[in-house]
Amino acid sequence: MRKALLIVLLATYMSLRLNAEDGYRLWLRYDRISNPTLLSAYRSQISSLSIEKNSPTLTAAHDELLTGLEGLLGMKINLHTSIINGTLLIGTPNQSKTVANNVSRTEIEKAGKQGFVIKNALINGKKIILVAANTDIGLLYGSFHFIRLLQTGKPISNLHIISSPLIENRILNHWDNLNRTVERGYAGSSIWDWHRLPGYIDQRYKDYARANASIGINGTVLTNVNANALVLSGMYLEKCAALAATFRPYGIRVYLTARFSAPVELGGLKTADPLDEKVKQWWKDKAAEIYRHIPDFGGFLVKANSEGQPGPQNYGRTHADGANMLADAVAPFGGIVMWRAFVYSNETPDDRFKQAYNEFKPLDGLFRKNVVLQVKNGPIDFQPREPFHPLFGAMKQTPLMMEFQITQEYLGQATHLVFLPVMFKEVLDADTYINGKGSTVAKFIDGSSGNQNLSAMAGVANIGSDRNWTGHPFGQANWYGYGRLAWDHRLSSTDIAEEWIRQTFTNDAGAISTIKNIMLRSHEMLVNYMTPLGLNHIMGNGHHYGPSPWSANLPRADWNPVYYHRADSAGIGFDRTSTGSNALSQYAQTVRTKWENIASCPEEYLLWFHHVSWNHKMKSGRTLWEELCYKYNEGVDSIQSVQRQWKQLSSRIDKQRFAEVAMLLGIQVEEATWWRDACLSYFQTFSRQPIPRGVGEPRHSLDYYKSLRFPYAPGN
Ligand code: BDP
Repeated sequence: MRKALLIVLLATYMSLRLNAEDGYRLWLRYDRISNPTLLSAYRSQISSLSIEKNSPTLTAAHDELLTGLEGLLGMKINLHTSIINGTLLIGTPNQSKTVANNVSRTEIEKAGKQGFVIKNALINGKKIILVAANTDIGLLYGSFHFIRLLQTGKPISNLHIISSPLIENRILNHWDNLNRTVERGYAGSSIWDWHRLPGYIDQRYKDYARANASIGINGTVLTNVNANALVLSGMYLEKCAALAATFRPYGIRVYLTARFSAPVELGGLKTADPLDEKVKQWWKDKAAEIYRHIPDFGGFLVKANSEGQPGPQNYGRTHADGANMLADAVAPFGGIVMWRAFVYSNETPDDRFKQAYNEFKPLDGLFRKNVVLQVKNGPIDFQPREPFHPLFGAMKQTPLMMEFQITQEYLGQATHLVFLPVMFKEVLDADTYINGKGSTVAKFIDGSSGNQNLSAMAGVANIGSDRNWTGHPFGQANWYGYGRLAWDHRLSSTDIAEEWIRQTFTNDAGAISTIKNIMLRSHEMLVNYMTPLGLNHIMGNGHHYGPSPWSANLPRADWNPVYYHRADSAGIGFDRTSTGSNALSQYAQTVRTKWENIASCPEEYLLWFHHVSWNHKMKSGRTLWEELCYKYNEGVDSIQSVQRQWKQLSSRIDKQRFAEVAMLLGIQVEEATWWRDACLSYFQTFSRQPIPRGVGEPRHSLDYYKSLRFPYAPGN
């Protein structure tokens, strides 16, 4: 009797657990395929797995395939070395004669060091599927891709896939502090449990590595760019080494942020001058020590002379002097230095937009071979929409890498649904015209447009200790999409969204089309209700939460919203043409001419480059003031329509995530309305024109919006 009760309880618990989709599994959900036709088709084509487990990476591939296939197909997968009908064979040409004989030299060459080939083959009348690569890591990537084919319901009877990454180093940047706070993190505390490392290896570290490997991410910077020298101490290096060992089978290298003043703080030296012999030696010794702990250490990421961080300029040296000194220290071990170009100074009277270019362009050609400049996508700071950074294409002899922000510091943090790959693509596909038409930003990053020997992309992570990793369930799509684009920036946002939805939520066609529609529109919606027509940096001071276009009291002019929008009785926007700061002169002539002319400047960038009269006629026929009101309102309307669309999904996806997203959309609608009302009430004090009919009237007074305070907003 008691036994029966126990069984019932256990069964109920199991079924509750199955229904409870808390998001922990990310896109690596391996529940049995629910479409019976598809399931039986797959079952007839896959029956056994052949893979040698002779390296930690191949063991990882083996484990993932076994769990993935058995879960998705709901059947036992046999392990065989002999070929039978339905064998899934994983191997390099060296490991397997069958691979060597059935994958051509051109195919395997195209796969390169990290890529893979997936194809069908007929061996002595037996139908098999091959996942081939030149390296074990290529096999792991291929295995994940094969699992993805099943998760997304793709046919597998006529496969001929060759895939290799266009960018060599695909990196996450964690802005995680040693006390487990995360700068600009909105998903709980840092996943690195420094205190319990190295003895305690959280299961999360492995699942983190699996998730990253599944999308091809192969590097992680563990610590904040606003760096703490302590991470370079022996005690912390041991902790880093434990993480590195957990990630290694998954092809993920560890990098650290280097605080420029570490020789003083840790080493007790009197100076951190990069030309000082003792300082150089300190870094060389430190590098050697790091490599003793972590033999495949990737290198350093450095924020120097930026927002108060120490750097070579403290000693009258240049960024090149600083970067080269560190580069020399890691070069003997194959390490690289990612030197950030995010520098601007309040003391420089020039437009902040121009400062990074002015600082780095003259240093072109002066950097060591293992230095890459890490440049944010736009010239200011991860705004909802920015024109591409003028440094892309401008440095002929220095490799540049892209820095995107996956965490949504300025894009609604963890309460707004916004699918960032749309924005990432906008930047990657932007044409710099540096070498004529077609010189896209992406071509400078992947090296196809020059002779750069190092290619890399970084994404500032949105990962934290929240059960679902990213706070907002849709934040996962931005981590996923970033990785997929770092692997192949030619993928479309539509395809990435669809893949992610199928793996994360459902293969139901109706639900996919609704969710995809929401995701693809989400970025434009957010731009409309936050910063339409080229407005930027008008968020709350410090925490960057919510609207605060009126703020003017921070000590630095270039930290204040009024610096960026420049609204007055004549109009609004920052004149960056030759009559203004002339920042446009940093772009190629074709781009400059187009953007300098108010008639040809795309309206989405208008206020980035022009101070425009309130009565200026827009393409729609409305005045600028009316258009601004209209755009804000359109943003609010569209997010309300998303809320209605989401409601239709109630029976089509799991309860828990449905409810979570529904609640978050409620917050998003509230906050979008707040943005519209606060911004329009404020800008109206300059335009002195009525809010047009059809646009919602602000619900509160301007003073009310100005009085709001958020002392404990996260991430600050
Ligand atoms: C800004 C963030 C700040 C970062 C800085 C950076 O507000 O927290 O430290 O960028 O990228 O966006 O260095």
